[in-house]
Amino acid sequence: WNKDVEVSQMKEKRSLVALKKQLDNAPPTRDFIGALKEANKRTGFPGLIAEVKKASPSRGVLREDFDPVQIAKAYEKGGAACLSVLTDQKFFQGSFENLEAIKSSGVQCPLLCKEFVIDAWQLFYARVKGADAILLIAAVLPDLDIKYMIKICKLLGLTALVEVHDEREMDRVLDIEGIELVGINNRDLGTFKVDISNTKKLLEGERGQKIRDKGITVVGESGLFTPADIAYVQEAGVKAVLVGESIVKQNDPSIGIAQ
Ligand code: IGP
Repeated sequence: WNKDVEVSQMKEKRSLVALKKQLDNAPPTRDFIGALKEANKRTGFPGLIAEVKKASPSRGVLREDFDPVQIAKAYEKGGAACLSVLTDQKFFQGSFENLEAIKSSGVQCPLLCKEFVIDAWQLFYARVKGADAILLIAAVLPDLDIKYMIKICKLLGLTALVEVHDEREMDRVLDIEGIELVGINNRDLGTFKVDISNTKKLLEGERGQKIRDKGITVVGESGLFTPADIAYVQEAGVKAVLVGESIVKQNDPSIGIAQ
């Protein structure tokens, strides 16, 4: 894994000072959690974060005629509350150009930058490129880094979606102040195995109570294909879902959402 090499090369081209300067006249970010909650209230279904993803390491290329802006527009038309845009090139064939293109296309949905963040510089970069929210993966970040990055996100107006996969990661995250949005990934990033009962498992008992007490919005992520899958994670307690493969592959992604 050489994200660190990639990031240090990017940093050489754009200093933090230059990024900060660009942010002086950047428009404010859009309310990511607000959009999810509003959609949940209005529809009675979990707010949808629809993912703009060309390929994945487990499935290869998902659609040959991939056009990020066209897909983003179809998702918005179909009723997505927010969009997730893959920017990682190596594993997902994504790019920051896609994020920028969607941001400037007239699409109004708040945008999540789906990236492997290992360095706080990436938060500034994502913000400059049009992100309203950013993914922080508990499996790759020590607690100290998460705490530090949460603070920077707040300063930048970025919403942090903190992703966990098991009980240990969830418990770590629940001990960190200031986290408002947590994603439960049903896919094991090591083995790619998907099990949607993971969402339920992590929301049970005292742990679930603690999440509710803290007012955290929970997102069910990955491996959701059918209305029954959505109902299952909603029953488990999520107010939002993150869906990629099943809708990106539809001929008309806007209709894919309705189904
Ligand atoms: C979407 P799916 O199975 O609907 O395509 O999954 C999303 O959850 C998945 O792409 C994802 C992801 C990630 C990708 C979840 N966590 C971290 C990259 C990095």
